[in-house]
Amino acid sequence: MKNLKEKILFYKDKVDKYLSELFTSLQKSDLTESMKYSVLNGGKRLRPVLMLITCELLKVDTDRALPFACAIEIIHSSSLVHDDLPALDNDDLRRGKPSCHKKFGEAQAILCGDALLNLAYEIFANNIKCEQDVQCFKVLSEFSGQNGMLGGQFRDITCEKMQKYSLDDLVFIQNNKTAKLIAAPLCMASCLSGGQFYNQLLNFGLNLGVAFQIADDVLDAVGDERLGKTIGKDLDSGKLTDIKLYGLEKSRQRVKDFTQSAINYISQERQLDLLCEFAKELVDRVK
Ligand code: GRG
Repeated sequence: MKNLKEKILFYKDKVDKYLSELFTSLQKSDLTESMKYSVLNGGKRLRPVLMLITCELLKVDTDRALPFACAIEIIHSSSLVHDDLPALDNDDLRRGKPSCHKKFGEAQAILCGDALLNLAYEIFANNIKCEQDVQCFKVLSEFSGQNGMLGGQFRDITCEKMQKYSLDDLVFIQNNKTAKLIAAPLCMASCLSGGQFYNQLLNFGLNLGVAFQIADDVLDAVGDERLGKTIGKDLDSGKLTDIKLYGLEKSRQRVKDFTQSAINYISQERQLDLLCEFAKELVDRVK
């Protein structure tokens, strides 16, 4: 019987192996080199690990879920490649290394992000076997699209451009840009189980995702190198962040509050206890 830390390492290892084999199997080219560089570069693998742990708790075969879990990580990585581009966040560093456009040039980074997105959908096309898999695919495409991560990112750049900083905008950005892709793996695991605890897992994921984004804002503001990107950039750039509206101390407290709200959605279900533990581990990022 493994404890949480052992389970995280166990599933992270499975994800890393799957991704490494996948990129080795692609036909070698300059484009696939940049795709490989952008995925196999030391990410925490939070989203796929969250999906696989949830699958285990819901008694879903984790080998069946593994390709879908890796597809989330590939979409996440594609969003980071595009996010770092000069037209968006303009960041030279990602996961502690030169960002994709710094290493390969801007035009290639645009195509690399696109190709990664396509690859994620190809994984689904090659592995969908039943209606539950189709539901799982729908969640990922919806939560990462215009009603999810992309929509959130669009509001983010619009607010920055217009210097518009309202609470409504902040809530929209936190929920869509970041929280939808943290809720996705939980909801995808639920779909594979035939829909068990779907609403509880959705609300747990959204609240945890908001806590995670605020923690990210705090780490950016206090200059923590664990972020692996340029420190203090969000605060300097006129971006709408939690710190801008609430200040550092209140934002630290809000990380705890959102984590507790997340836990409240699932704390009645003994079967999901390990996810409460997972949520507490994640808040430790900003202690
Ligand atoms: C190409 C699909 C696609 C989308 C482009 C640019 C964009 C739209 C979305 C950006 C979304 C974004 C950067 C959200 C921030 C979320 C966040 C806190 C990321 C950091 O996640 P971690 O800490 O990173 O899990 P690692 O490196 O560990 O994977």
